[in-house]
Amino acid sequence: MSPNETADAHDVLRRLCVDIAREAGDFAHRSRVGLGPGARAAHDTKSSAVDPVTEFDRATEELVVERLLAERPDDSIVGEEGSNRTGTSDLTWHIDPIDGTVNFVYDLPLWCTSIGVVRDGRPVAGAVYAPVVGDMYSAAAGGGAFVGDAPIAVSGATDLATSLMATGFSYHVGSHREVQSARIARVLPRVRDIRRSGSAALDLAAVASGRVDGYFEEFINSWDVVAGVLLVVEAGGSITAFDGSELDVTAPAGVVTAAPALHQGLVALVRD
Ligand code: LIP
Repeated sequence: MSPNETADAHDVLRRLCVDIAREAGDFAHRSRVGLGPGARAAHDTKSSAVDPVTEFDRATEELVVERLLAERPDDSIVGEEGSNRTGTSDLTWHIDPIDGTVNFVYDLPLWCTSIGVVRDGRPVAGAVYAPVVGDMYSAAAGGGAFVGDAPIAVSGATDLATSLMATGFSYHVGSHREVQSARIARVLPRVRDIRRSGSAALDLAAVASGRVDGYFEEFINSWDVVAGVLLVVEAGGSITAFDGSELDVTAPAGVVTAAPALHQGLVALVRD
């Protein structure tokens, strides 16, 4: 394909991500509203006693998979709630039906539906939809990043000491959180402040739109980051694995991203 044909093909995938993320996110939002304000959503637990999964996580993922396979029956899928399949095409979809599940359970607004698609290990299209706050972020490889129809770009921050950072914490409250709390004790005195939204995808979208200057988090999964990483890249951000090496979005382990002038300093700061 020519570069223009490739860009067009990526934008077709972006629009599919947007359409399905909106339908799925609105379904989850209606479900949350139906529970009543502040009502605690019933949930099971997964990797630990503080890692929730609700019936709405599962139902929303089923909706996404059904819509995806109707349009892309030969593609592979990796879903947070287990709807994995191996297809025959060169595309793999990474789905987090409700990223920020704890916020969803507690009826806090910062959760989203994140859908990203990868070819040869690299994201080519993605959407992150936050229905409570009303933001639809999307990007196509080579086509830029947007919130709604408005182009977005990472911040121009250059000074780590006055930068606003975002991070998140593992559900494994033992060893992982000991490492993460020690890291926060190191980072917090050296930046303006730290925000913990509860959603990796929304943290990455905040970096891409300049709403925070950087984000770092370890022990995360592909479904948390595939769409958000593309947002950051297309918005001009720098992004690597935790040790500063090239990020493998299909097995991220950890992410460090920031406005270009801050990134190397942030990698050095968060490195244990
Ligand atoms: C969440 C991530 C977030 C992390 C949370 C949780 P989930 O994913 O998006 O960055 O800090 O602990 O893992 O479980 O809400 O889909």
